[in-house]
Amino acid sequence: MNKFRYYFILIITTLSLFSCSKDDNTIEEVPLRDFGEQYAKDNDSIEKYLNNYYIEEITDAPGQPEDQDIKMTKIPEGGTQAPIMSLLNSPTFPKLLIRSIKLHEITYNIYYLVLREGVGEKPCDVDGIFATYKGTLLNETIFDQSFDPQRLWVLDPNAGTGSVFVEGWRQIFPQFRTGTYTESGLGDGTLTYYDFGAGVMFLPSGVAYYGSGQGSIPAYTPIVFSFKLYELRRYDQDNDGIPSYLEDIDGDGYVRTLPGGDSSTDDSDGDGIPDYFDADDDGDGFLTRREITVNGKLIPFESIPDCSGNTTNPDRKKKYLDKNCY
Ligand SMILES: [Ca+2]
Ligand SMILES: [Ca+2]
Ligand SMILES: [Ca+2]
Ligand SMILES: [Ca+2]
Repeated sequence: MNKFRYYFILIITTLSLFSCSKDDNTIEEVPLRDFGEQYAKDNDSIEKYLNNYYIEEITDAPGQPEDQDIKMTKIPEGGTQAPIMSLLNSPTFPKLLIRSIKLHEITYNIYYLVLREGVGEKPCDVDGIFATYKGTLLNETIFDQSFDPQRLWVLDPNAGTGSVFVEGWRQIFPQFRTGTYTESGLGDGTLTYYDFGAGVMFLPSGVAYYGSGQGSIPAYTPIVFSFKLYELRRYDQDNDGIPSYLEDIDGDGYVRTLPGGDSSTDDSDGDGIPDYFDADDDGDGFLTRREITVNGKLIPFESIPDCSGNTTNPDRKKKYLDKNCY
């Protein structure tokens, strides 16, 4: 998912969606498969995996790169190991959970394993994350991995170069927290990480590469990412002075509207543009940035007043969200 791969995906997508007719050189569109039918297939494959594999080992090595590495292994014939599916909604870790979303006019139930939640902050679905991962197919083939904890991935699909392509990442990472780290003292930028969030996501192709495939991933193939979330970077997508994660009004960690899915619940003026992408959040004709600027300086988020000037009532309606006030 570096920039080269990003362009590669675009090229592959273009190639796989269109094929040239030899006779007249017109471009003939090959329609994508029906999302609902493909999801049903993918979900069967994923559930089969979860019923046939167990967790052989989770590495417990605080401060080491291999901390929270997971080894998932097929249950041998007659084996009595507990399948991963048996961890569904387990009260203890590791636990298998399901995130349900509406996208492409259908409901996706995305399975993910929480090995550890992490102790820091949660990214929202358009933030940047510093994470490592290993990507595999359900047949255990590794198709990609990244080991650098200081590499930035931007979940926002509209961030251009560096944007994460896989929708599943946007859906699952906000369920995890970052950890803590210490510097080595060598002054070489080496960091040692502790207590970060770690998990595994099992993605139907509709929230991964779908009909385009990628590299060694065939088109229409479910994929698995085991991952560790070390740090995050906040963004202000609409540059209105309020970081996007603070425009998450209902606090669920998600601010976007999904194509063919539910509208964002964070659209203060109801104009169809979610707050994180709306530079005039209350639709009163005055830019949010202007409403929260005094003497050329932005008011810190915690201190933005309501219309009466109150800055302490935790239930107050901040002025940039009050269309009767500017
Ligand atoms: Ca903003
Ligand atoms: Ca809006
Ligand atoms: Ca906004
Ligand atoms: Ca406004």
